[in-house]
Amino acid sequence: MNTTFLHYHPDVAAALKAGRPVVALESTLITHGLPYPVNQEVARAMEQTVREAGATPATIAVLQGKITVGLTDEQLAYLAQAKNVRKCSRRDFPIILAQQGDGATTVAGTMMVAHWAGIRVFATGGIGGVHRGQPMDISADLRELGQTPVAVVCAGAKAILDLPLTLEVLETNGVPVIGYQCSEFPAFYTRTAGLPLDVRCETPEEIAAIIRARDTLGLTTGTLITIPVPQEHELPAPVAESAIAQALQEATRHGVRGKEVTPFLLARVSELTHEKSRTANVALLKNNARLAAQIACALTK
Ligand code: PSU
Ligand code: MN
Repeated sequence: MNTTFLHYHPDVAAALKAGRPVVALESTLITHGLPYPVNQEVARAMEQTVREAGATPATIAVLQGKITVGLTDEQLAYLAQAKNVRKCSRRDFPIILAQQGDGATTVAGTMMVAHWAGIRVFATGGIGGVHRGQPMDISADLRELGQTPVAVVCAGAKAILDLPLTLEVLETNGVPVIGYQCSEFPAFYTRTAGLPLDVRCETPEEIAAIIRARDTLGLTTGTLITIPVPQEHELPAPVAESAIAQALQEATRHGVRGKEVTPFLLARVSELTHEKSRTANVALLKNNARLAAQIACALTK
């Protein structure tokens, strides 16, 4: 494939060339998911966690129309405060390249770039899904998981979404959903939503074996790995639920639509739950980054 349109951080280029483990990280959570300065602290902490676990982090974004695989600290700091950054899912790439603008990649967008770059594992917080009461509003993340062979580590999906329908669409798209040391789909702030998963794995090596088996079969689907928020940082379910209910009502009242829906809900839930959700968020992002690095290491063995 012609991937001359990619711009690599030297550390990422070196790691990929040498066949060392690399973990992709997304940037929409920096620009649209968390407020400044928490976003910058968390993005740095995720990169550091990946390094400590023996892999090279590659945060992915579009800077002045250049698809960048691995940000320098200056680029990351810029993105954390930048205005007018386009949220980039699959459909947005031709636009942002032609306009030479700044873009933050969603789970779908980051999977695409990771695959172009030859990165097999990616860590995020929560994936997009089917919206509650809006069964036709299905995140492009679910489609991408069905067609791009990248392993995505997440803490499930926020209950701002319809979690049972989200799992149904993943099934339709042929995506295996793995629980790491858990048997039920985690709901981001809370450790479970009571929905069974396809398989439970106890070690990163077991997960790596499933990814290798997919490759052996020539399947081009993604793999979704879920890991619950650490117990001590879990939000009480009623706290999460009431914030989500209020945010959903407000979104309907204000007529929020399209790609604005998820950022609106994320921002409102974060405001309504204050510090509690923030500590959970930071803890689970680092937790996910660590597991992704461990899987990436297991894949290179
Ligand atoms: N869920 C979160 N935090 C996030 C997102 C989702 O808990 O930051 C972001 C991710 O980048 C995800 C995107 O890919 O929102 C999904 O947006 P949409 O529903 O518009 O596809
Ligand atoms: Mn949508």
